[in-house]
Amino acid sequence: MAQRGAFIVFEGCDRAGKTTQCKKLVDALNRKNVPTEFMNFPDRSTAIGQIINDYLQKKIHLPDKAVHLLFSANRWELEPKLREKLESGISLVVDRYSYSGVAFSAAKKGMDLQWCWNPEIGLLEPDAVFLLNLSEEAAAMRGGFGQERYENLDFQKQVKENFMAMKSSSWKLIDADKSLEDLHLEIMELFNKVYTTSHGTPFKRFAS
Ligand code: Z5A
Repeated sequence: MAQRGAFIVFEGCDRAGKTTQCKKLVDALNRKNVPTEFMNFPDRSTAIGQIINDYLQKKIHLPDKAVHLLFSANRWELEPKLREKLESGISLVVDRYSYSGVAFSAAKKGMDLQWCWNPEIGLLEPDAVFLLNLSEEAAAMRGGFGQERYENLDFQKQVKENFMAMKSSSWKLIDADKSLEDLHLEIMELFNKVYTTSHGTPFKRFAS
């Protein structure tokens, strides 16, 4: 049986550069013959993902708790696919995961962090989380917010605080104000360390 792939998650606030860096990492690893694939959450292509998409684009309204469970269900519906790919030796670079689910929902009034975490229990735990930390000044230089839900400064500040509250020893805090290339080099180095230590180890799952 192949040794399992590494499971890396990128997290961070709006416009931190997660998608850009995920894709650069996947391309670089495949060029080095490390089989790697990109995935992202929410995955808007599934039936559940389409409802989430309508919600984010403000086409429909949903109660906070209901939409939180849909984001989580979107991860659960893709859990078998994630596991199969990792088991077959493919490394996964995933743009947002459970931590975004909790950080964004718990930034809303009346939403408790532990309540938000509960539906994530049992999902695969990543080997490392790369948290891209973008300063307000750098964010302003990357252009204005888009039209989707959550894209405003006060909300994003609360989200950032929630990410910091969840940070553990497997998280790498990365200064996202750097240039694309400098960031990429730092991320490649971090990935190599995680890959070496995670290869061949059993999967971990989120506990309470
Ligand atoms: N959400 C949730 O509520 N619950 C959940 O469970 C999950 C998510 C999983 C949609 O996410 C929303 O869903 C999101 C969280 C919530 N709401 N917000 N905000 P999404 O993944 O579909 O969309 P996004 O995460 O908001 O994308 P993003 O944050 O806006 O983008 P990013 O991936 O971090 O950045 P980027 O697209 O790579 O780059 C943004 C721009 O900056 C682009 O023009 C780049 O060319 C530029 N860029 C990137 N890096 C650099 C550097 N280093 N220097 C200069 N310019 C750069």
